[in-house]
Amino acid sequence: MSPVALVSPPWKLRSPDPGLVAGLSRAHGLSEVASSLLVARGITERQLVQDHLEPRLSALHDPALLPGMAAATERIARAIEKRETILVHGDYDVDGVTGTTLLVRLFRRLGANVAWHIPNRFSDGYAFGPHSIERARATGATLVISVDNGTSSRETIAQLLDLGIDTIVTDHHEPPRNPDGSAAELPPAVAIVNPKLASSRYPFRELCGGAVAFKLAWGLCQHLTGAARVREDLKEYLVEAMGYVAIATVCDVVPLVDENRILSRYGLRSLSSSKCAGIRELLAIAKLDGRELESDDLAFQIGPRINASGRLGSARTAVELLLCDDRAEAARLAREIDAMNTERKRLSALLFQEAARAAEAYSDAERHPVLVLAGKGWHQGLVGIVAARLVDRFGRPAVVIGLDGDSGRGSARSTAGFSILEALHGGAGHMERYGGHERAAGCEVRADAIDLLREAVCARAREILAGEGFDVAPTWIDCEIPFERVTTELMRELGRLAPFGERNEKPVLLSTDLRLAEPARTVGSDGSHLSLRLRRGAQVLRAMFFGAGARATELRMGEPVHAVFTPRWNLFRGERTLEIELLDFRTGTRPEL
Ligand SMILES: [Mn+2]
Repeated sequence: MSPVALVSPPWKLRSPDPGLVAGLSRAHGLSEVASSLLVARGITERQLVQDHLEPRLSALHDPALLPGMAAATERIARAIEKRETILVHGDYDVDGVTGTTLLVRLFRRLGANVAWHIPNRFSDGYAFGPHSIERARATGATLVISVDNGTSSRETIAQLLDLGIDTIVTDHHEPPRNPDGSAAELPPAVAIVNPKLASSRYPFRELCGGAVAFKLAWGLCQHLTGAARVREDLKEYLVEAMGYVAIATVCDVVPLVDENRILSRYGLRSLSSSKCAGIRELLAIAKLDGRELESDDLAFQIGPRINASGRLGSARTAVELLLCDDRAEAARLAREIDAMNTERKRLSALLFQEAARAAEAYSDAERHPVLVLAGKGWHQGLVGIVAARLVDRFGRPAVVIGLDGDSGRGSARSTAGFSILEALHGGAGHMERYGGHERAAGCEVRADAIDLLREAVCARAREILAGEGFDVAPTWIDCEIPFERVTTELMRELGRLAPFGERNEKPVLLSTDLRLAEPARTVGSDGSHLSLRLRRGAQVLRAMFFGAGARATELRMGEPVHAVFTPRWNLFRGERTLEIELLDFRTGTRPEL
């Protein structure tokens, strides 16, 4: 493998207005660290701070404010009454899987005739298509409800309508546009429940697909109760369903602000105490049972397991698990999913090695600013994960294409501040299809067009870069703090700012002039992680640096270490101890900031 060094990005210290920080500390009884974090995230207005520290369920927006809600709930209520078959049509990622599950669970509870469908990413492709029509006919459905897709599926929904099958769309994707940028015609659905529609008056746009499905479920519960306050048994369902919404919200990487913060905070609690056998077995196999859950547990443990089945085969297994109320069957499905996740990890590690070797042919970054790599048999469900890891390794955008015979499907990821979609436009003529956004995109390409695609994309990227290199995103430090002030009390206070994620990032702290309390060790099966004990004065904390095993040689006993980190709890046999997770370090003289 090529000896590419891990680039340590420049450090930048945020400098929130000291007056604002002091004011917040006084008004809310917070430490300087907590107040600095709030100011840095733009949360300074009294009510906003209050809502951030104590999110209330009563602050959730009324589902009735979403476009199409009344028409959707009336149609569903009629379907239930007339004993029609309802087909819940999801998508194969975490967002679609959890959203589908929560709707199916409600319909079953209401005694409705319900079937569900998740497309197979290999044989059916993304979103609506001929498979949707087939499945609707096979189940005898007269009402299809989409989850996490459908806003752009005008053709298929029109065909369903011709067959006498109604569709309700629940989605969070941008509505379709014509080539000239004007709004394109929407599908002929009974209702399109999507906060991003131009006609939407909903106060918050950033819901994930699972959350929109939840809003529909809630709206239906209101409709069936005949009041805005839903009846007790349905309320119980909604609290439980919030657990699925938390998974979707964290894993779909929507901003954890406004409603998403409330939904994920309460949803995390609801998951820890879930009575659903599927959830309990999933938590158990991920060794997360019997403890308070954090957003990271969903992002790094639960999400990848749910996604694994969709990546390697069909996401049906994940839905079956989440719908399962039988302990033994749920345990079996959880083991199956866990095995798929282990296999997913093994295959992506192999594919990463193979792709990194292939990248050696393009080591001249000026000539090949974008890595365009393709291989026969490269797993099309894993190319996205591998592209992201290549970007980290090489500091260049990457397009990774899995070839199956003559046809290939690829996934692209970008570096900070560079639009991979712009670069792909340069190769438009060499792809069958492509699309996406600045940071991530997908494409379909024929095997014999790959060399031309590489040249065209690199040529366009060279134009965009105009001789400049890629920006290295700096590490933004929230606050410098003496190491001895990193305490369990601080940790408890920071817990009030959780859950952390998109737009409510984890605290990033800097402590300088530390020393190793014992020689650096590498840990993990392949020595890829770094485990340290860092000390200053009487304070000694364990420090983990994931993926940085190779940096062990930079550290020597007795030499100053300056650490950028986030504090965290380490849980071991029910014992909770404070440790830090390193994000970067420097040795020697204190770095200038
Ligand atoms: Mn989604």
